[in-house]
Amino acid sequence: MFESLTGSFKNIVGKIRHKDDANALKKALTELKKSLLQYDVHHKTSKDLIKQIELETKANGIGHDSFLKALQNSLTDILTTQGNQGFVYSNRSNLTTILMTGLQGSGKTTTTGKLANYLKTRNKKVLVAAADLQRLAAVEQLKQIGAQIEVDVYFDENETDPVKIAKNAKKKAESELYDVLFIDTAGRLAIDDALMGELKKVKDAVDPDEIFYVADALTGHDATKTATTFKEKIGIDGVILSKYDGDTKGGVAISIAHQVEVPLRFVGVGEKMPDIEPFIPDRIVSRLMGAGDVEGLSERAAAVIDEKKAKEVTKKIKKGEFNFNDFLEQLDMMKKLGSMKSILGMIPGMSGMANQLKDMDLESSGEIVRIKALISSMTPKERETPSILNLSRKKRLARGAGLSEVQVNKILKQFKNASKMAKKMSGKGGKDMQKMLAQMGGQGGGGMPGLPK
Ligand SMILES: Nc1nc2c(ncn2[C@@H]2O[C@H](COP(=O)(O)OP(=O)(O)OP(=O)(O)O)[C@@H](O)[C@H]2O)c(=O)[nH]1
Ligand SMILES: [Mg+2]
Repeated sequence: MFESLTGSFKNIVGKIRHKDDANALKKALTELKKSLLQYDVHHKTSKDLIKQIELETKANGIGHDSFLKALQNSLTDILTTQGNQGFVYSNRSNLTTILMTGLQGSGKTTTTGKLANYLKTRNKKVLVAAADLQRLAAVEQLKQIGAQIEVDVYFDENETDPVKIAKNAKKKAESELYDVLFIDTAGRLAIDDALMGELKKVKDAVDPDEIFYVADALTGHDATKTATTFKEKIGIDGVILSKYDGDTKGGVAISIAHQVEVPLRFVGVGEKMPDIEPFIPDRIVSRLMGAGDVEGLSERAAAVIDEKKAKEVTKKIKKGEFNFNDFLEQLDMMKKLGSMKSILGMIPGMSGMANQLKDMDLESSGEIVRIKALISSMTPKERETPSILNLSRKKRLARGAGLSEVQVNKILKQFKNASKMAKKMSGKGGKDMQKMLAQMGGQGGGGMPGLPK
């Protein structure tokens, strides 16, 4: 998220000279304005931002540092709108009810699943309700998502009234002590009275704590317009920008809250369930200024990493006992963390690299696919102690996994080496680790953490 914008801010900041004169400031502001518009930041927001930076820089004395400070302050100001940030639980009941709204295809159902998954990994009991009865496949889609993330879905295939579905879902959520209920609703191609009427009825029936509006980032400024209309017609408490990973210029995330006057709460950055990020202004500004988002990263890691397991694995590595079962578990954990690109973007100094990575996917890299095929052909015992594999078993495994014997031998050897290296690494200090990380960085796409090629 924000890799290209970050790059452009860096350029502008680099252009401000230490000469401390009004001319240098003017030039930097013109550059900034140009890029803001180029990245599709709303023109009114750009204007306000530039004005604020100019005033503050002048007030504090023109110069590189004061410009940076003003840029940081003004950005934070523009991104911060009155209202909640991230996900907020109800302050009036044990159940938090969220109504999901948006136009057709904007990403409501996917986002409902992503948010449910986000809260589930934070140990919340979540129910999602299928109140979209417009599209035949809609209920089925939510059921599939629910099964994938192991979250309960409320549906009633004999009911034709979304209001009743929503009401019954809330009853169930209350009596069965769920923490959060999401109500997924039907979308329409355009804002029309029928859609608004239905949403209003659902809203009145369940009295949600918050109403989220899911806007498709690919629609650019239309996202701002439709969000404003929804705000006026039914009232919304948060905007979620979906498809931010797509071919979008990205600026709409900077201006949407400022224009709609409703906070941007989350940003969807991919089709998979972990691909959603809370939009916290301070942290976003930190990233835009090239300082990363360590807080966000550690929060994400804490949610998916099982501390007890992590300790067990460390112990195994130290003893040189890290096996293929552990490896599969680690891969699974990495998957939960989200895409490589989104993780790198949060590490200070790495956003440039994230941009180069494009859509590299750990799961589908050729190397990982081959290793997984091999592991799945092994018996549990073999996964634990690969050294028991003899020649005929290796031949059999190669056939089973669709690999050549050479490939099988190569993977087994790599794994042995990696296990040895990991053991060595864990004994020494952080310097060696840094060296290894640097090597990994140089390996490029197909490389795998810990396994030399
Ligand atoms: N790349 C990407 N695709 C997304 C994202 N969010 C949703 N999608 C895709 O957008 C398409 C539409 O998503 P849905 O969740 O079905 O949209 P919806 O608003 O529920 O659609 P209706 O129920 O028909 O109104 C699906 O193919 C999703 O996979 C995102 O953040 N990134
Ligand atoms: Mg839907």
